[in-house]
Amino acid sequence: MSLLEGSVGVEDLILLEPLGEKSLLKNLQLRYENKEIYTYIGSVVISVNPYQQLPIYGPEFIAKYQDYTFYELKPHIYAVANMAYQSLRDRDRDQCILITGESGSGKTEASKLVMSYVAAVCGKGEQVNSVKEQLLQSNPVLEAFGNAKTIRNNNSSRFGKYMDIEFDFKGSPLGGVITNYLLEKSRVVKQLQGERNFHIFYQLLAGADAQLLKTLKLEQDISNYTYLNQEMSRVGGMDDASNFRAVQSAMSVIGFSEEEIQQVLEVTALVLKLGNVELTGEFQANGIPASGIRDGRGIQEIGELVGLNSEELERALCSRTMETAKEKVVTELTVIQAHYARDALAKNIYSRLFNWIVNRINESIKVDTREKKKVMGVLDIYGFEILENNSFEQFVINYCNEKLQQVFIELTLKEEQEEYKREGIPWTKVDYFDNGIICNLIEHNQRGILAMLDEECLRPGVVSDSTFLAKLNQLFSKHSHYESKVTQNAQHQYDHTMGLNCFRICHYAGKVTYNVNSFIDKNNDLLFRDLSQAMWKARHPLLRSLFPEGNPKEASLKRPSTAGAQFKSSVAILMKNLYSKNPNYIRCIKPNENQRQGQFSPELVAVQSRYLGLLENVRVRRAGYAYRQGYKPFLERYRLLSQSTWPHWHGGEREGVEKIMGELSMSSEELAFGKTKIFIRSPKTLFYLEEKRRLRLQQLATLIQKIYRGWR
Ligand code: AD9
Ligand code: MG
Repeated sequence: MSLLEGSVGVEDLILLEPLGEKSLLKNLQLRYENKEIYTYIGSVVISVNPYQQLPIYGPEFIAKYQDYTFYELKPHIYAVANMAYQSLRDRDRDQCILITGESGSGKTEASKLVMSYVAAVCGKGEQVNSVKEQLLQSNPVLEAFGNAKTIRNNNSSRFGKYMDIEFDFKGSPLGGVITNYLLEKSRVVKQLQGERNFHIFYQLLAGADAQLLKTLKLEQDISNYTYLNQEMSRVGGMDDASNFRAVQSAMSVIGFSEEEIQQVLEVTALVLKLGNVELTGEFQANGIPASGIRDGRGIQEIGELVGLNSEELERALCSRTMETAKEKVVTELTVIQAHYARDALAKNIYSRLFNWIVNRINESIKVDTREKKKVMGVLDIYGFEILENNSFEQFVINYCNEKLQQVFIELTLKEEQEEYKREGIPWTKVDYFDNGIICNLIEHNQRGILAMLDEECLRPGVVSDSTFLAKLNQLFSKHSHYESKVTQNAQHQYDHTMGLNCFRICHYAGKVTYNVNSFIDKNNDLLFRDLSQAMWKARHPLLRSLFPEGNPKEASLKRPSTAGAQFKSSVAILMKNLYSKNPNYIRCIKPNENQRQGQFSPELVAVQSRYLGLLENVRVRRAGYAYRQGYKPFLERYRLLSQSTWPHWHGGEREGVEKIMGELSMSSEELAFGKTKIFIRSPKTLFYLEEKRRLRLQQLATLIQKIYRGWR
């Protein structure tokens, strides 16, 4: 492999000289333009979305990467998958593969490439194949229910996913566990221009036959459904009808029964039909508008579809019961409130259905053994987000990325440190930005932003987004990573870009301004009890099971935990899981905003490179010794540079390497000899060696030519 700059840039950014943002971008661009989409930073692989099918995947490439060690072939996602799998199988180290990047950068495709690589190389036999099939088929099902067309990506995952694949001691797959994070449920009821609702709705309408549509009480034409964006029924290159059949078949392969599939589709249809329930305003005697159902047919059909008394559903949608210790008070909702309740119900049903599907898949792929398992985790999760308007969702997503950055820095440094220790080389401290202070600002149990939000949600009395913001302003007025209009004014800074209802956090990747509007509401994520009770009364077994709190016997006064608290605890579990494993990183980059092949926008990539912390990554990796290589391959490559080792060397590998470096009068500052590897501090030394080697090869070639001519 050529490590050094040629026509396609360096294959490993650790070797970049000079190192800086500009040279880093230039290198990625040069490679991208030569269809080299993968580049390393040590063992981290950067992947720039090619937006075209490159002939670098498939069985012959899998076979190739399987037979070589990491640096022997061109950078490739398969090399990472191979290294992780081999280390899991042969060295018994649990692995995780962390895939990050912004929307459309290629995370999900990367996770599928990893999964298919591992599936291709691990174990054989009927039983094993059926496990593999189940694991792979979970993708189309989760994508149907959890992905949607957005402006940035026609197949955008609207949830975070972590999947543990479990193996036996021989490295054959046994099964797995999937964890999902934060489905973007607001999409169920509303989509931006140019975007769609979740794929499954379109697939269902396009792919179901007349009989199925009839039993689901649906009509094929999407213009009948207010929850579906009318201008965006089709996505180029996507065949909803055939995808629907693929999803049905994938569900069967995973082990969903016919009945379960039918019930899932009924609940999906229910959501669509709920969107069509139109509520009207009629005035009560006191002038307050009261809601009612405009068209009774829709509600009637919903009742029939899921075995619900339609009058009861209507009542639940249009009124709210408040219970105190002494009495029950029923209030009519205004039209606006009733629509809000309807949408909240639809979002809740759908997101609970999604969770149910994930759990159901887990039931099928669960591993029932007490034997020790080897585990490979694959994380495909939203990258750092800065939108024009950042809300609660961006706040928690960025919090998650802040935590991932922390894991990354700590584990990379730890790995470096461990390697030095293993090799018996002294460790020198590395300076890096520790983002613990930002994580703390958000997650501290008593004094973090999430804790403040929860406190505000639970506090009796008048609470609002602005009382929450006031609290933050008071508590964090002096925090170095927190800003708002109030704290700025106190410091006589006048920033016109900062709104009154905003706060700003200086994340490791940059400053993000969050608007507090609806933070309280989104964190509370409450569904009126009337609605959960109505759902629980449905005769539909699946729907009913989604609303256990609707059971009057179960109804406790204990509040369910808030969205923020739930997210924080699932992030904590994820971190614990990741810290227990050996990490492998895939950093995905989107080269342009147009989903086009061949276009590379340096400005766009620069921003992502900052969010991914690429430069910091190279710096940390280069802090001690930039380059290291096992004695054997090093000797093989450079032994032609020394009289003692060329053409024959009969001594040990390490002695051979020492001999070469001694003869080249390398400074001892520049090198360290570990137990199995030589360490080189600066890339320049390596360039020097490579240049010497090139000249020597030329010399040898001339010599051979001369001898050859002499013979003739
Ligand atoms: V999102 O955060 O879920 O919105 P991802 O997951 O990062 O996003 P995705 O993997 O869905 O992006 O990739 C977007 C599109 O880029 C895919 O649908 C493919 O059309 C294209 N893509 C990504 N990676 C590759 C690849 N290695 N080869 C070819 C690719 N096309
Ligand atoms: Mg994705």
